[in-house]
Amino acid sequence: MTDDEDPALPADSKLTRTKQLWAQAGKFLTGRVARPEGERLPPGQHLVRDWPVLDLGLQPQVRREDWRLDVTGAVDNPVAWDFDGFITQPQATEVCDIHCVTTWSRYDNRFEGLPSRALADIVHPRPEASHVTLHGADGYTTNLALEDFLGEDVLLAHAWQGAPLTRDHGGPVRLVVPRLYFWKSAKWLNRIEFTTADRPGFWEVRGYHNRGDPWREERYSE
Ligand SMILES: Nc1nc2c(c(=O)[nH]1)N[C@H]1C(S)=C(S)[C@@H](COP(=O)(O)O)O[C@H]1N2
Ligand SMILES: [Mo]
Repeated sequence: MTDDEDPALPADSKLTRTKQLWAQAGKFLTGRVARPEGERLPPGQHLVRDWPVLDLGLQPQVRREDWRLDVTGAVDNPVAWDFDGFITQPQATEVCDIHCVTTWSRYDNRFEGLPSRALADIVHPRPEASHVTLHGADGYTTNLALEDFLGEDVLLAHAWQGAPLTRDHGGPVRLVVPRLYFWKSAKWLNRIEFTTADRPGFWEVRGYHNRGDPWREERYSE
């Protein structure tokens, strides 16, 4: 018997093996970090009370009656919804903080919309789907790893603080990905493309970080 084998600890019990498998799989991890209230603001950010508008300078006017969403690519059931088709899908409300890479953060935004997970239940991403590209009506694109897109708090949002999302903030429908810098939250969303490889989007090919986690200050690609 060697020093690290203690007969009182049955290292090969069923429970031990099961718990080792849990550790390998990261079971019970929420993906969240508990933070005291004083650490609600990510590093390098400052709090704003208004809601700044940021985009490429052209804000397409898309009326609800003209809006379409195509969900395409590596999925078993592609969908093409008009606004009525979209709004009759499962709905969720959530309150989240948003963090722009230009250093403003805004607390307690109440968004309503279709959770990305509910969308995935409908379109069935294929096993080889690894990323999504979000397309906006202004030609903007941004990429997300599938696991970030399928975060429990990701919404295809059509309302903010109880009112329809306005044109300047990406209405009729935008993505909201609260855990990443806000450039990942595509406005004027009109296509979600499931891809089998990572395709960096508008800002990601212009020096911005591919993932953009504000808690790690993943602002730039260098
Ligand atoms: N379609 C589209 N979505 C976009 C952008 C854009 O230019 N076009 N800008 C991104 C950036 S850089 C930010 S910070 C947020 C700003 O959203 P807001 O104007 O509602 O604050 O939208 C993101 N989504
Ligand atoms: Mo931004």
